[in-house]
Amino acid sequence: MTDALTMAKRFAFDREPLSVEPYGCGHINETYLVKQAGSRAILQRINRKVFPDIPALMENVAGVTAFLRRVVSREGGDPGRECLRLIPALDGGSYAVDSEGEYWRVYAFVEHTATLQTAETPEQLHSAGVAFGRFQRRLDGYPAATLHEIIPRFHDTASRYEDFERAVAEDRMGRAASAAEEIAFVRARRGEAGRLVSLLERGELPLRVTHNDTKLNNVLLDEKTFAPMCVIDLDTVMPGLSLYDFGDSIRFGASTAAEDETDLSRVSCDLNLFESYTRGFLSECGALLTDAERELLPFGAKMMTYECGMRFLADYLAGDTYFRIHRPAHNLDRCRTQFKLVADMEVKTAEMNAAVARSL
Ligand code: ADP
Ligand code: GN1
Ligand code: MG
Repeated sequence: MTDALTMAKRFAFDREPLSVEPYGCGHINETYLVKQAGSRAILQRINRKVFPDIPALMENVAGVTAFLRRVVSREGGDPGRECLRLIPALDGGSYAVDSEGEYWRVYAFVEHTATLQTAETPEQLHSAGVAFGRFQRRLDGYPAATLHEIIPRFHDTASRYEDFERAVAEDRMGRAASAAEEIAFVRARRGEAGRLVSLLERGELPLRVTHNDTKLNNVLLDEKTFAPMCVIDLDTVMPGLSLYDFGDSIRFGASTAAEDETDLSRVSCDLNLFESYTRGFLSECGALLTDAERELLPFGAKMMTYECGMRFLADYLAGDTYFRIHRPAHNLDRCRTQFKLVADMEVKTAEMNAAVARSL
């Protein structure tokens, strides 16, 4: 495979790339830090199996980053720190393709920022809420019809349920018996899987331009103050529901433990963190949301957690072909934390509703 340094040299940097090293902890793309004399950048090899049409994906990213830059400037913000900037390839395109057909791209590094894997304080999660709420608000006028639907039915939980049942039926690795309890957990909640998509189809929830992968580590915060800075990982920006963005952030950020924690007694949905994120998110985009969206925020959190757990479990059953794993049964561990969170959210629904009401 073409090495990352060779690929870095195919982009239009001011200074020669000197070294590259693996960076970050995403499950899908391969990310590298490129160092030059006096500056650095982010180089990524985009996952071809997950994203079948990378030129379309890059068209979305280029469109969204250019749009955001204009909005940030209009609002008197700093586009250099508040939105991602693609560094073009030497041929002027937004990506470069290597001899094996792999796609690579480069972003300018947003300096003096931090990425968190877990929120250490409610203030940090509040900041993430502000960042993603702002992202939603700033993209409100984006011409949604020009966006490619990069992964169709990405957050269609009913369709994800069908994929999951297929993985159970095929049981390609002979693992279903070892995950009987988890499979039963998913099946017991089958009736709820289609609720959000039905509301969308009936016109009771509006389609918006959403990020769709709003993990805490997909936002850069100021390294000193933890003020919200820049939303990153724009591969899945597509038309979607506000509840997807809110819900996925809660799934990851309001959990008291890592996504792959094996000691489930440490995993719960922290109501303090939930309320902090909610306040931040709504302070930016609350005025945009309809009553139905506001009421469904806690349900959105539960559905995104349920859906993600189901995806981890389906991938475990299918032989770990989608999410990168770092140990055997990693995806089974991941699905267990998600289901622990779902069960905890079910117990805490009334408190979550009250927290939303207080945050409006
Ligand atoms: P993945 O798809 O693998 O999750 P991301 O785009 O989220 O890739 O990048 C992985 C990590 O790299 C992020 O969590 C963040 O720490 C860092 N990162 C990505 N883009 C930038 C950037 N422009 N400036 C600074 N850090 C970045
Ligand atoms: C993947 O790329 P990354 O790590 O930010 C996944 C998300 C999941 C998440 C679970 C394109 O996100 O949908 O919620 O893992 N991205 C894609 O951690 O499938
Ligand atoms: Mg990421």
